[in-house]
Amino acid sequence: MTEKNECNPEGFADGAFYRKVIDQARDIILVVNPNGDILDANQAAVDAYGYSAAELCLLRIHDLRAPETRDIVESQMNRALQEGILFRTFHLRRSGERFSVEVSSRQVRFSDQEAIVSVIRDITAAVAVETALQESEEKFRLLVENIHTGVFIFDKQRFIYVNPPMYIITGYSEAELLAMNFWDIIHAGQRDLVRDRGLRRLEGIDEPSSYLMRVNRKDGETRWCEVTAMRQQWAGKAMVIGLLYDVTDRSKAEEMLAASEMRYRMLAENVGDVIWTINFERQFTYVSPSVTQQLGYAPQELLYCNILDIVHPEFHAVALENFKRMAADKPSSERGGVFELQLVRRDGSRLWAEISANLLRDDGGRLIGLLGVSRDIATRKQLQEELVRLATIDGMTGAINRNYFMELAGQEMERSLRHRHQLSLLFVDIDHFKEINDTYGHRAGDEMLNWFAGLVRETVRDYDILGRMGGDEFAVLLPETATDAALQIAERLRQTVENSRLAIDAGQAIAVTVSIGITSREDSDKTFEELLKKADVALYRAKNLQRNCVQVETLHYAADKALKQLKTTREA
Ligand code: GH3
Ligand code: MG
Repeated sequence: MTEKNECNPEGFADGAFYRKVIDQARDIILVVNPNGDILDANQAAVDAYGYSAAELCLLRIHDLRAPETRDIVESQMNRALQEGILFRTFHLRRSGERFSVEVSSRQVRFSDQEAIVSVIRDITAAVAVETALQESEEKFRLLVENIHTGVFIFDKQRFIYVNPPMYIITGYSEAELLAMNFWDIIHAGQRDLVRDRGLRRLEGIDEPSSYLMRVNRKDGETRWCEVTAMRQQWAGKAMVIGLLYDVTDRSKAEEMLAASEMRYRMLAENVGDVIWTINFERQFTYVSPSVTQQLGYAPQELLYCNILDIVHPEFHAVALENFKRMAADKPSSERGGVFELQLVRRDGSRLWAEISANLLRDDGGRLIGLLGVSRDIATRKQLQEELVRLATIDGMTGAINRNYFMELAGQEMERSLRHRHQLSLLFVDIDHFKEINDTYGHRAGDEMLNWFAGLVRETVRDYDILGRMGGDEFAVLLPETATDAALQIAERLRQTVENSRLAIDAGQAIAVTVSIGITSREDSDKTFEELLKKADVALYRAKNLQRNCVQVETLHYAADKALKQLKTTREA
């Protein structure tokens, strides 16, 4: 008990300890008798009201209450005495300033006196926050319910909130909407896409945040709407908050207005090529109807899809690199270019396409994306492949032609040099082929060339390379084959030809023979041409000997010949 506390009656708060506790409490503590006379007040009360403790003890509780609250003091005191009471009211400081308080009062007894102890908390700050919150909630509600844009919140199951414009745009009542989810109001063509994106967004995966989509109204009408959506965590649950803006009338007006755009559109929609525009996130903002014929998609299915979704994964890198270059704000000469890639049709099949694109600007000249054309080049690709085939294969015999043989042989030669593998070459020429032509006709000669090539293929191994070097002369390159083995193969071939007959239309069976020159790569041979020369020498020798035989040309023989030549030169 402090000396200051002059009005403290005998017996109240026995001991300095309790006094100390009471004085150190943050809350105001007042003790009043059933009359309302203040019997005791703690330090917090002195601080809050601006009176000394002695002054407070000369006041009644009524004096501390805001005037308009004084007439209920008696009934509150009665309730405090009976069961205790918790209420909010306004108190007054000495200065006359009001402040909000929360009061908890209950009866206490000490000696034989009955009194009320009130614990009073200044709640000015809390009340201010609550009021502000209420006001801002009210403002927000007014805003959301009076704008023309639809506002909605949905979770995995259904709409959690829809504002009145949502009823107007969709034609459904609030109750009907709250039993649906967002994708239930989307046009069937886009519904799966929107559902997938909505669910992915709820899982926290980044999805495009605005789309243009068609909304099915309850009355069956379709409206074009712009949707903006974002993921929010609310009360520990993932939700999507979105805005829906009906742009049907706006787009109509714009279309009517832009007659030139209409013309372009007509153009775009009537050519076989697919014309499209993409934004800088590479999402389609327009796709011409010919896409249905080219890829099997309806144009609206692709709206706001990433263009890479229809590019075969093997070509993603090519596409990205080219789009990046094309989107660079540089003169068209540096940007331009056309490139080829494979697209994937709706049914999963691939399609070769040529893509050309240019920068797309809005009316204000601002860059907004790319305008491009994709052309189906399947026919061209086939033609190219056919050309390659024609350029490498001899049509009559199916053997590769001289040029291509030389190319492949050059590669084999390099490989053989690098790995020190053996390499042999056969030169095969039909004997007296001219006579076949002369006797049976050129057609029979052609047939024979084809038949003969078939015999060679059957005799050599799969990885040996057969080339038609011209006329009735063929070459067979035998990788990893030494002279002895080559000799065996050549001899087998010679015998096969000798023992086979070509049956021609007239019921005749024609027999032919072949001469074969063989050579193998030796240490001094550095290019394929050197091999070619030696094989030619061997063949020439076979023809000169008796035909229908195999001859081998080796360095040893070549050296001999060189000596002979030297001798001849000297003698001359
Ligand atoms: P040799 O034993 O010396 O080789 O006598 P050859 O009659 O076979 O003479 P050579 O190889 O020099 O002549 C090849 C002939 O093949 C010349 C040409 O009339 C004929 N020829 C070349 N290309 C074709 C062709 O595509 N079809 C037909 N039917 N004949 C061809
Ligand atoms: Mg010949």
